[in-house]
Amino acid sequence: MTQTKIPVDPAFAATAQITAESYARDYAHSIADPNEFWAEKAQRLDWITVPTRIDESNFALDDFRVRWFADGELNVATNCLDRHLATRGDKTAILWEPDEPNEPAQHISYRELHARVGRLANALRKLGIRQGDRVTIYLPMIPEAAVAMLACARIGAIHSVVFGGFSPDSLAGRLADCDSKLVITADEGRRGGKRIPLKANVDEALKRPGTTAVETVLVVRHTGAAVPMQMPRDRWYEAVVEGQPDACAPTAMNAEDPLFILYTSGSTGKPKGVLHTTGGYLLFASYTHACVFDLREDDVYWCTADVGWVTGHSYIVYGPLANGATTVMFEGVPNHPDHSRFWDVIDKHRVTIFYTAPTAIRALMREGAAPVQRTSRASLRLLGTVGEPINPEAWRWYHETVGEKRCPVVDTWWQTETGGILISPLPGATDLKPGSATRPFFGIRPALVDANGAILDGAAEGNLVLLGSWPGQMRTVYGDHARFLDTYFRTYPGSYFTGDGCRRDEDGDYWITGRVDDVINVSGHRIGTAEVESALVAHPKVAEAAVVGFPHDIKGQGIYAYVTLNAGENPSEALRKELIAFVRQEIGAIAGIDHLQWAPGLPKTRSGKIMRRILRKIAENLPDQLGDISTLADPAVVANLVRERRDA
Ligand code: 6R9
Repeated sequence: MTQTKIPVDPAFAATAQITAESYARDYAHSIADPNEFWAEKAQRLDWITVPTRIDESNFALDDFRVRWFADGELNVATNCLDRHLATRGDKTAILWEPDEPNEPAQHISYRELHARVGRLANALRKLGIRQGDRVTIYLPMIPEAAVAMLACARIGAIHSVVFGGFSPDSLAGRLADCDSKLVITADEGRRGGKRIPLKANVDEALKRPGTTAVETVLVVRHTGAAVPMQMPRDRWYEAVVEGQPDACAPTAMNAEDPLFILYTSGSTGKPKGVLHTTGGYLLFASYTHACVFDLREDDVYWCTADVGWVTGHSYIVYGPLANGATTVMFEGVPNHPDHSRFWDVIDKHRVTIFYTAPTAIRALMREGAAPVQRTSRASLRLLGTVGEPINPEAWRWYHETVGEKRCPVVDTWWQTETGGILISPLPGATDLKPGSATRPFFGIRPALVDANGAILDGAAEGNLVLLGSWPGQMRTVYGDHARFLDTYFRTYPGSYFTGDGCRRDEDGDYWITGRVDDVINVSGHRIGTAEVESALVAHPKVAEAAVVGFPHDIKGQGIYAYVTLNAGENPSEALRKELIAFVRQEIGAIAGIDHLQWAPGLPKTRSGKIMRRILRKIAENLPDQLGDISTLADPAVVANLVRERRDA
């Protein structure tokens, strides 16, 4: 496929914190002397006890540990709040935009946020929450979600944020796994004009076995819906924080004390509780946020993720607030009340940095340029993407139609497990290539290995591993350290296995090809599902595509494609043939699609990831083996695909 390079914009580079020269120099330093590099960067944080021990990690299984800043002490909430009060007390910390555009936005200053966190932290202590206790947060995208996270951090409680779209069963599993003592929820959530019965879901979840550790449920009154309160378990949030002092003495935490657990679904089995700790995580979230987004004091920064997702943890709450930034928190969805909403919010709040997911970009691209072009977007200076490989077609639309070629696009590769961004362009330093996450961040040593674990040099394609630790790395799977070692460190001994496939080109730029279990092996040739999808989406009539492998008598695996057409396009036999020919032409004869199914919708998690596991089973015509579909955003999508497959 053709590769275009978009050189660093000299005007952007002129004022950028990191340039090509400083990146090259500092990256080399970060690899040559990680202890010196990270000891210096650690000074970004306010420590109670400054660490003298830096990186003590070792991936060798006989002496395994991930450990950073082990003799340091700090508190995350004071780093995100107190230390800004003198210089940024009146600056907006959280700019909240509600689901309904005609309702007022909220500008919460650092001073006000500090007070709100202090009151809740005091209330939690009064309710018996102690350092190390687990608190589950099941809230919509409202400021109380950030307040709750920071209040836990202030007193050393470990939070587990569960995405508000998860079902009672999923919530119950997560409550039980970590023995949560307290739940913070709301009467209801709102998204795109719809109501989500959060409190009712908590009531259901607490009827499930294993959730008996929950003593208290705090309920934020958000929509005002009538919800049954079960005394003494259920308490109104407003009532418990009322009368609490704003000041709350922070707990001095060791750098390696847990900060949070975040559950993430593996390809199989029950969700893993990814555990992050205090010092390394906060340093890595804040430092990557400052560098990758070239953060300036007057930026208005907006990440559209949900706080129930790691992107919301690192790049709505912890990174931006540790950096003293203004972070936008959006309750709604991109298509409510219409497809201009993102761009309208950007104009309304003069957003300068915008960070979203490829799936949202593709969905909006499908609606054409008009909803974008009727807005100004003049405030924007930088765009970012995260969550999945972005096909060059969507990248270009984002760059040209949304950013009008003025704004660099940073395609940031990372994982829940990594805590922060590991591979990404730095906007003042890195030449951009649509579809490539480009270069490793400071201190990150990516490598490509073949199936036997041999490290590949130069331009190559293989499995992506990391050769050493970085401060934001997860420390364990909560309650199951053996699973942590098995999942990430046994496949390629001595390195962390990401589960992703990746190509490195002649320039040394990295192209993530998707999860390795999503690679299709056709007649001995490896084809990334993302590659075929990208080719399909490059066709002007295609809105979105998902590709999986399925068993094929002769080739080993065949290619099965699910295709969503643009609004107004109709499926036909002629179009099917045209698309198959188009992909062969884009990639080569090896990319012959064996089966192309029209898909009015694709099965996605609530964070927007296509669930290929389900698509593989449908492709194999094994609809009774779909497995757990509880994390789907819209289960009806699957029923439709199964019916069509059966009737085909
Ligand atoms: C942050 C986040 C992690 C998986 C990861 C990879 C995919 C994320 C990507 C990307 C290509 C990017 N992924 N960012 N693939 N380019 N810029 O998404 O965490 O939900 O744990 O997902 O997402 O496959 O392994 P998480």
